Amino acid sequence: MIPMEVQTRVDVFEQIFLVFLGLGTLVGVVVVAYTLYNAYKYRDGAAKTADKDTPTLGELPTGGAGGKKLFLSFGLSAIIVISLVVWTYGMLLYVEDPGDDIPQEDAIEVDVVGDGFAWFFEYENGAESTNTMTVPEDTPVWINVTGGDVWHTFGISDLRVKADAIPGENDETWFMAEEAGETHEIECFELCGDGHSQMTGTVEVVEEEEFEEFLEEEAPDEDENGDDEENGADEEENGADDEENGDDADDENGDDEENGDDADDDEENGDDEDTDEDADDGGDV
Ligand SMILES: [Cu+2]
Repeated sequence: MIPMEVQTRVDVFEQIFLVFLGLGTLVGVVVVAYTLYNAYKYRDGAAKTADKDTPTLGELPTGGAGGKKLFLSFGLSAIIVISLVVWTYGMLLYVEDPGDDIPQEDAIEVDVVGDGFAWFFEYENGAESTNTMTVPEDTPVWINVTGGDVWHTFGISDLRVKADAIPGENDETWFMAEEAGETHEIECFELCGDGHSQMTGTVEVVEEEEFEEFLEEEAPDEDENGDDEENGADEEENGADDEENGDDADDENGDDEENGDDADDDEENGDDEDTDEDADDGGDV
């Protein structure tokens, strides 16, 4: 089980969204409030005050207080914007590669291929599925995405996943689904042809034991695997045979040396050929 402090992609993007929404709202409220305050303060018909900041018709604004207001406003904006950029960039680096911040030893890997308007999944033990991707809850899932025919893009909006599926290239990314029983829609995010809009699938989130069962059930020809072990033993025997064969090969090579002598004979034959050619040439002449 993953401790609660692990941030999923969904958490990260939600945080970025909330911070931008919060700061945007704050800045908006300050700007609109200050505008309204000044509109009221300098409204027409109000009693004229001796305020030296009061603009008069035709006068260019100086920024007031010797430029201090201007400096303060630019300075604050710069601090806010630069902090936002740095923080957001850091968050996105985490999304790209969380490294040790998520427990990699529990992670699973799935190969994803987008091809001919369907999604094909292959798990670590060779189990395969089409259009339905089964994943364990609370577990980092690393996906290795490629395309079979044309450019597709593997996308799961709910989980903030988007990875190019391009023939000959691999795009790696990760996600985490938090609760068993959830399903998430898979879509193709790249206009890829006639079947583009039907190129959908489902992520099914299951409990860890259920996922293990799924892997076992879908494992490629389980009975044959049993046989394979026996075959393995056969191979060892074959290995022994090979050694014997090796000896034979040496013996034969010994013969080859003799054959080498024969080759010399061939050279003599070669001479014969030359002779034949000469004879032919003679014929032509
Ligand atoms: Cu597609």
